[in-house]
Formats: sequence, structure tokens, C-alpha cells
Amino acid sequence: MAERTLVIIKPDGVQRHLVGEIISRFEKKGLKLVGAKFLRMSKELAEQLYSVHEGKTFHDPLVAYICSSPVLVTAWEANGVIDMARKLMGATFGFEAEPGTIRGDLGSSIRYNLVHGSDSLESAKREIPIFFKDEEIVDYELTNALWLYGQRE
Ligand code: IDP
Ligand code: MG
Repeated sequence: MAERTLVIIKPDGVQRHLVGEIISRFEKKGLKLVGAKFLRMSKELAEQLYSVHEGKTFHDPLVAYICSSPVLVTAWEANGVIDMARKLMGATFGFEAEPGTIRGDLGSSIRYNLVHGSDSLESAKREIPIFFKDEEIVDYELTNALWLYGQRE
């Protein structure tokens, strides 16, 4: 099975009507969408997602931000998808992110940076089950895999 990653369109992405713009960048790259859920995150879910940041100065405001309005939680699949998604997102802080990236093109904030993406295989394996049961990840074939990847999936 190809690698999977978790991508969340954060509250500012939803409120700024950037859901389609952001999703389209992952789609155009040829990544396969395998899960999607629109929800308002509870404090418990947010604290699970951001457990690695517990104790840091930005943890509590980060949890408040991510719970402040709905988010679109998505899962994507492709060989090397974790790194590809992070590159499409750009550096963490919008004001530092390169033009051409989601954060670089669409924002300049430190905290309000539109999108979350798993940063390693270990993180993806921990984060995806926070939001998706196994059966909520949809397994299907991309009929144009040959044209996207130069090979069958
Ligand atoms: P990442 O989202 O690029 O993986 P992380 O270091 O995991 O960045 O931080 C998680 C989130 O916390 C960031 O996306 C951003 O929203 C917020 N954040 C990170 N560092 C700071 C900071 O120094 N001040 C305020 N918010 C921060
Ligand atoms: Mg992170």
C-alpha cells in the first residue's frame, strides 16, 4: 500500500473560502484523496493532534485556534505523499513560506497558516486514526495512475 498522510484545512482556510483552492493543489499534484470529514474539532481531539506541542508557549492558543471554527480533515495517498504534501504547504510561518506554496501564496501569519500536514511516517500513522476509522479510508483505484506516475499505482 502507498504511503498516506493527514492534511487538515484549518479554520482560517474554511473561513477565508480557500478550501477549494487548497484541495485543488493536492489534486493537481496527482495525490489520491482517500478520506474527508468536515467537523468542528473538540478540545480533546485538538489536544490529541497536537500532543507533541504540549507544554510549549504556543500550545494553548493553537488548540483554541484549531477549535474556533470548522475544519476539513482529509487523508491522501501516494508514494512519498508525506514529503510532497509538506512541500506543497511550505514553511510553517506564512511570512517565511516560499511563493508557490500554499502558505507562501495565501497567508503571512505565524499561527493562522491555513493547513496542517503530517511531518513523518510516524506522525501520519498516529494522526490518521485520530480522525478516521479504518473503514472510513476509501480504497479505490486511480484509473489514470499510469499518466500521473508513469506506472500503475
Ligand atoms: P507545522 O504545522 O508546519 O508542522 P508545527 O511546528 O508542528 O508546524 O506547529 C504546529 C502549528 O502551531 C503551526 O502550524 C502553527 O499554526 C502553530 N505554531 C507553530 N509555531 C508557532 C509559534 O511560534 N507561535 C504561534 N503559533 C505557532
Ligand atoms: Mg507539525
